Amino acid sequence: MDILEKLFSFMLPEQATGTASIIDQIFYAIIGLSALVTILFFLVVVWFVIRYRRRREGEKTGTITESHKLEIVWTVIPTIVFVAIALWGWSAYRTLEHPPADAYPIRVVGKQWAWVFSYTLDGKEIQTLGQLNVPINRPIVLEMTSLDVLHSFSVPAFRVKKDVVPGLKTQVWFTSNKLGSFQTYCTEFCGTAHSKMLATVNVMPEQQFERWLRDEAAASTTASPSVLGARLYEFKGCKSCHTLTGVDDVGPSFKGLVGKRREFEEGAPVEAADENYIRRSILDPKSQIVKGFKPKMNSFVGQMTDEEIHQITQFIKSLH
Ligand code: HEC
Ligand SMILES: [Cu+2]
Repeated sequence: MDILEKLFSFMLPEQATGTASIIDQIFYAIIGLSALVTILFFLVVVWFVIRYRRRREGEKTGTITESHKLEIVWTVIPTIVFVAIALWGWSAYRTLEHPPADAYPIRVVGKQWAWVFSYTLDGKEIQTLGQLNVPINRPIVLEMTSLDVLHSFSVPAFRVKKDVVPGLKTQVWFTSNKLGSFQTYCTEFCGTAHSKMLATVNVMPEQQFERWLRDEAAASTTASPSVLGARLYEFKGCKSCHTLTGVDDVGPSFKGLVGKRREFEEGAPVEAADENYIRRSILDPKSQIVKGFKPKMNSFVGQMTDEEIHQITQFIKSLH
């Protein structure tokens, strides 16, 4: 097995988890077996072509009678081989589907077109965007869901891949055994920027991970609401439709919004946009469609806490 793995290692990405070789060994075994059968098959074809060729003009081929012995052999051997492969795959599947009980949980939310990772420390939530930090040699279980469409979370070097589905929790687990950064991909076509829905897994020493987590937790308590709001602007995906520069995108730019007169496709204008107006725009965006724009924004009810709405409002207020 080791020889096969070394010989064909150019075919698969590097292995950075303990379970990667379980998958690779099955892959190599099936490829190896298929190659062997193909070669044997063609050898037999060539041999038959030579052995049973027509030697003289008008020569007849002999009568062929059935051979029960041969039929039993070519039925029983492949059956044993296929059942063995199935059992091997089944036992690997069981290992890969059942995270160890002490696995460290990290929540993953996929949305068009970013990954947000959440950690809990002393009851506080720490979030990162596009960066999954994990300690080395510790089982990690990712609890994943989607806010919009089907996505799929894949880390080739970890041999990890699972659909991320709105309204459903899916799980993958791994124990990374190599320090460094590894690329993740979304492997389910999910819209225009699907190919940019990337993230990096950073595998770090346990102590460095703990320190990072503590520092992040401390920073989130001391930062001002508007600084936290600036993070939410990215994390909650407002950035994909709203700019901060004054140039309109899918939605109006946030620059100078507070205090501005707002006109709508329907209904009375608002003389000066204030905190309440922003709150209503986030929770019930379809109630007032800003003039010149399409109703492309979905409500954030259930996706943002009151505190978060306050933070993002403070952030928008700070943009003159
Ligand atoms: C899919 C694109 C999209 C996303 C994501 C999005 N918005 Fe919007 N937003 C719009 C569009 C389009 C409008 C204008 C139409 C309307 O009023 O619904 C709008 C309007 C607004 C307005 C009113 C702006 C004005 O000039 O009067 C606010 C405030 C707002 N969004 C806040 C947010 C916040 C905060 C987020 C992130 C938590 C967010 N939006 C995410 C598309 C989006
Ligand atoms: Cu995706």
